[in-house]
Amino acid sequence: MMMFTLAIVFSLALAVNGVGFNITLYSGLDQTGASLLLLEPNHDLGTIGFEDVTKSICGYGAWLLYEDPNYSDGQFTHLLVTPFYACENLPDTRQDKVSSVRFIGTGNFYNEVLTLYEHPEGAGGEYLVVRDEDNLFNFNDVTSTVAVTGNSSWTLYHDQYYEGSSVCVVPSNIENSDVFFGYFSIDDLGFQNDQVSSVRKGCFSADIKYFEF
Ligand SMILES: *[C@@H]1O[C@H](CO)[C@@H](O)[C@H](O)[C@H]1NC(C)=O
Ligand SMILES: *[C@@H]1O[C@H](CO)[C@@H](O)[C@H](O)[C@H]1NC(C)=O
Ligand SMILES: *[C@@H]1O[C@H](CO)[C@@H](O)[C@H](O)[C@H]1NC(C)=O
Ligand SMILES: [Ca+2]
Repeated sequence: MMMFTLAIVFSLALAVNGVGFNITLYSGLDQTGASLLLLEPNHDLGTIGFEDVTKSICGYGAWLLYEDPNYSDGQFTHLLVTPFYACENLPDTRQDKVSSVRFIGTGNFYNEVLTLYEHPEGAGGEYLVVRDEDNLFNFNDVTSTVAVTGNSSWTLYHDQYYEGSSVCVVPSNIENSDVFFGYFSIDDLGFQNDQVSSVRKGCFSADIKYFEF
């Protein structure tokens, strides 16, 4: 009986906190017109008739909206990062163009995750890192963008086994919240493109880069 009660209290707490990310796309400005709620990534909005129609959005979490299907490297990637449910109109140049959408990390701000992306602006393949990895294997020398969720810094190395030059990326606290977030282009980190070969959780480099909103 005790266990049963605890289980109910726990699931209620999760529901109230609403820790999972969500985003709603609207075909009109100011959240009007047709709408589509997403709780998971969608690599091709065309398959559900919502390609190239989004003008405004509302959501919670950290989301990337792409001009092209398959999270590929188009004209833009639109970033929505908010620790509270918030709405906005997309800039004129991004309206009626969104074709794929995915969240950053695990879809939970409180998980300490480093997300590596294959292309600039969070495009292409992704690789989620949750602990030290002395060899990125399939993701060796491909990273062009990195994102951080959770209150942990991460150190990136040019070479495997934590060797070669390195940089530490530090997420920032989002004002008036307990949420931490970071998003960096590899160029801004002083790394050449496609060079990251190992990563460690924590800050082990003299070269420290803080995320600024
Ligand atoms: C989206 O998440 C926010 C914040 O947790 C929550 O208030 C809102 O009800 C959620 N919306 C949907 C449609 O799940
Ligand atoms: C997306 O990727 C899949 C798998 O590689 C491919 O079959 C599909 O044609 C791609 N879709 C578009 C619209 O490029
Ligand atoms: C974030 O991490 C730093 C460094 O470990 C720690 O000092 C700080 O208390 C943490 N903040 C929160 C809100 O957990
Ligand atoms: Ca498009």
